[in-house]
Amino acid sequence: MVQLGMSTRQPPVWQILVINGPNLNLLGTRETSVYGAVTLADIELSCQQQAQQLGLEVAFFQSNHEGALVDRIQQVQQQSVDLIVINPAAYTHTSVALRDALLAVARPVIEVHLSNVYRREPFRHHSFIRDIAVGQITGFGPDVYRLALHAAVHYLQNSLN
Ligand code: CA2
Repeated sequence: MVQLGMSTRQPPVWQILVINGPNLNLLGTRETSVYGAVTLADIELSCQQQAQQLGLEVAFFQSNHEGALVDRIQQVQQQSVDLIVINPAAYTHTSVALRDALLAVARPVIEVHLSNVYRREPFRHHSFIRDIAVGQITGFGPDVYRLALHAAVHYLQNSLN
């Protein structure tokens, strides 16, 4: 029954872009002792399921090429993307270009890593993204993507207040 006088306004549907960097297309097929047996397609499916529950629209993009990642980030300028979740993979530790692209589009960024980069080789301890991100989630395997979607909702809700 429709109750007259009650607001029918829906909560905002936020648009999240999830970006994955080089070699993450190999997830679940190689180095399963480090990165686990779950594939990137599995991760996308579970994120899409969770997005429905959280009232989010989630788009995924993966590339092995730094320039393609920069191009995809720049496209955000013409789109209504509210927040970017990114696992820049090896480019985390090397890419000023990705950092500059993220700064240029001025969207909140959550950096994620499957492995706990701080328990690994020292060169993985540095990130060109971490200080421009609203937060970093590292070391919980594929769950980091779903944790990041939860964090995104909290962040965006608080930014409305
Ligand atoms: O832990 C993460 O998520 C990393 O971003 C993964 C990167 C690594 O360079 C970062 O330091 C931490 C490597 C991704 C490589 O992914 C593969 C997946 C399966 C098989 C081989 C590589």
